[in-house]
Amino acid sequence: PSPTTAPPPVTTRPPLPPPPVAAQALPVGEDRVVPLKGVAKAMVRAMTEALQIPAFGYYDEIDVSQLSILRKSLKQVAEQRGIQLSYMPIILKAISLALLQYPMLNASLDASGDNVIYKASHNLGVAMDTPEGLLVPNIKNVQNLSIFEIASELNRLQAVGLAGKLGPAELSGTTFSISNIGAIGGTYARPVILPPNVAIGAIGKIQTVPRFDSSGELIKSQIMNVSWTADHRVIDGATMARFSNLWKQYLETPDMFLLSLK
Ligand code: CAO
Repeated sequence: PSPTTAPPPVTTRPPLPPPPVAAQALPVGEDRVVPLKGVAKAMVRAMTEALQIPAFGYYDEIDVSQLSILRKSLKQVAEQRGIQLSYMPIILKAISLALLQYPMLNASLDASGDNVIYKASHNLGVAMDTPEGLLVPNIKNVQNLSIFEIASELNRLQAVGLAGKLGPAELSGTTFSISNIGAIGGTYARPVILPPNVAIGAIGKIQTVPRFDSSGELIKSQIMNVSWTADHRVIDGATMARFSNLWKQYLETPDMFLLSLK
């Protein structure tokens, strides 16, 4: 007797879908040529120059949990005086205090590349998203201002920026800048140095995330990321890291920050 073999399974394939019907061609518009003017044209020049700088990046996260509690109460006091107090004035003052320890980051390299000019003033540029585009007005002599005075000047610059009226008085003389891209979104960025400055920082969005405390307990933390870019011709990674660590310490332990305020 021959062995009985099962017949092969019958596989039925679903019918193929019909080929797509060619879409009716829609009219295509014409390309447009728009000449760059004003701020947009200046940005092409400045950013092309900036990319000649051999730059490096340095990134860290800052625990602003304590600072956020402090800012909440200071914000109410500032509001009574008609001033909006965001994190920026506090961040800027902490930068200025750290620059006092690391003045090389508030310097510039002269055109010959033979001299470093240490700038006496901390004119801190704040990248601003204005109706005219990206502008970087600066707050002058932050080393001599209180956090409240910085907030007041930032409020003024924001209002002038919104009105499209920022001029050379506000835009020239920046010695170091910071870009709060987190006000719009995102955590990390790669900011581009504004020549002739030697460093710039970008701040990400403050987020509530899990972290471990010193006793290993899982806690809710308010974390802000920072991305620094520095000119590697004159700044080394160790200087950037030490500067960033000091700045981070001020923001993470506001009571120590208070002790160092001038
Ligand atoms: N994380 C969480 N909250 C933030 C935040 C951040 N990174 N940045 C701002 N906020 C909060 C502020 O604390 C404030 O909250 P309250 O209402 O509770 O006070 C609110 O958002 C509005 O802040 P703001 O944007 O008006 O003020 P600011 O001082 O923080 O920032 C400015 C001012 C001018 C930096 C910002 O408005 C801006 O234009 N950012 C864009 C910068 C940019 O385009 N960078 C890219 C440059 S490279 O192309």
